[in-house]
Amino acid sequence: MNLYDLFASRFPEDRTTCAIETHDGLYYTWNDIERASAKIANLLHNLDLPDDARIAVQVEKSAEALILYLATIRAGYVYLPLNTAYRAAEMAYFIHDAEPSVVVCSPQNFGWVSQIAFMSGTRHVFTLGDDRTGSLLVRAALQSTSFHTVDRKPDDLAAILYTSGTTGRSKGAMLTHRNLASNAMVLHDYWRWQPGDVLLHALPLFHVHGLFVASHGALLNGSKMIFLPKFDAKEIVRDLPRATVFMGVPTHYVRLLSEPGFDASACANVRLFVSGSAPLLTDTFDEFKERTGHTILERYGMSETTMLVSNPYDGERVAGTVGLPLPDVSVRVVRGDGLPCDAGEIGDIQVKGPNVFKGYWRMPEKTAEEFTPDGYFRTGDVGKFDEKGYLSIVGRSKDLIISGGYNVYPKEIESFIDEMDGVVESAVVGVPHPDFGEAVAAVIVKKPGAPLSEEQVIAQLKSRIANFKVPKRVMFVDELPRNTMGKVQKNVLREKMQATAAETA
Ligand code: MLC
Ligand code: AMP
Repeated sequence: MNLYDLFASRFPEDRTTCAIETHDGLYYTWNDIERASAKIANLLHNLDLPDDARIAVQVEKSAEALILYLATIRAGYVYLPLNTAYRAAEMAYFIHDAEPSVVVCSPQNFGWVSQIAFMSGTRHVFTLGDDRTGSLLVRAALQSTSFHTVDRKPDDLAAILYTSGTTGRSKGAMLTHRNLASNAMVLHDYWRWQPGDVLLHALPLFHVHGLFVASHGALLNGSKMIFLPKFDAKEIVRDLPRATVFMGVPTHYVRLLSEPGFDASACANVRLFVSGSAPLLTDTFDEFKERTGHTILERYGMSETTMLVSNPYDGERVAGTVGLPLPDVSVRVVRGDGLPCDAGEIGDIQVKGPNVFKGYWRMPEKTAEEFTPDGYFRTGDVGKFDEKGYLSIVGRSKDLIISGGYNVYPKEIESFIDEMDGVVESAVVGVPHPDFGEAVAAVIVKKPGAPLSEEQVIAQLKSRIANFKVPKRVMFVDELPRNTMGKVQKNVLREKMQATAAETA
């Protein structure tokens, strides 16, 4: 099997129809997808790479970026997408850890990315711009437009997605062809993809939501995607009337509701709005329904498991819940003693099924720790089922902030802050934010007399880590509150931060 074959078997009969329309008015047909992915697959194949070669990609969104993903799968290699916000220290870690045979980066980043890659032993570095420029396409242009898709076993790797670790550094979640194929098929049926569907795609292509959930649905349905390079509420309002399906993170819905031209007429053709990656506030759900007449379908997933729970397409979509376990996916909520919770009782969410990943890249002990003896994956999310079987996520046992759909691990940010001159120690917490849902905030204990300001902390961090991880606020305190065990009381800090924000508002 190969995931690409599954998609190709569902491409429309007439392959001259449009598969991807870009914001700058280009049309890619299904033939284009097939031929261009063949060219890139041939290029990769001719590099004589090992069978399990990782192809690490940090490029801006474009139709070619999606085609590169498909080409990698087609050639039987392992796709490793990286957030374009990552800076040198983050990239160095991923490349060093994953040891990719090929790195593809934006032309403007070639200098520093290629240096990191070559120093880590990567042999091939290509560039790919969002305007059809770069060495990847130049080299691929010389290749054949036909390629015999490489056969892979269901359990072979198709992708590695790095997810930051609560302790230590990021872990690479290994996803197989079976994981991705099974989830794509289940969601295709569950969300009733149908002839004539058009997906308005405004999500980034380097995470589960945009790369798998959204694109796979359209590919499997032979549906056109309207590709926007990034979310822009005005452009969404402009393009939505031509779409039937839209998927977004809660911030997208919050921003749409703030857009004056957004109303029921903009959504006249849409049959499905999906939200995920972060909690959707009931207020947003209600206001959206009132403004447009549409009930947002909220679902829940993660890099290690792709999608596991979803509100139903036909049945009741309940605000504040993420819905029911997907077909073939077994989800349970358990107490500290491992026994299943009753309805209404809060516990740890665990999952088992064909969607659950193979393990963390080169971390067998960590992988073993995250699975129960009977094979369930511990999600690190805390929740409860109601009497009707709907799951609500009420918290996380992992120390994680989700800001605008991006995960930020406080420990990672604290380690960068603690390295700064003049800092004794720090604690990073998530605080409510009207746009991003949660925002990163830092509380710092300075050395006596150290001339460190909020602006300096933010500026130093911006030069080192991805922008979305940089605290939006920094507060200085004399000491961090700790409990009797010596653990920093982050809830106290969150309250303090909110009280200060309210005072200064
Ligand atoms: C951008 N910024 C963010 C941010 N995104 N800060 C915190 N959190 C974020 N998510 C920074 C910018 O760098 C900028 O910093 C400032 O905030 C304002 O930026 P903006 O122009 O308003 O942001 P924009 O570029 O419009 O991006 C916002 C966004 C984007 C919501 C469109 O973050 C986004 O696409 N989020 C989706 C993430 C996603 O796909 N998640 C899926 C993960 S998969 P400065 O300093 O320059 O002012 C997953 C599994 C699952 O979780 O279940 O799906
Ligand atoms: P990631 O590691 O980026 O894949 O993020 C996965 C995490 O996002 C999950 O473990 C949840 O904590 C969170 N998440 C995803 N979807 C939802 C949702 N609908 N509601 C609340 N949290 C969500």
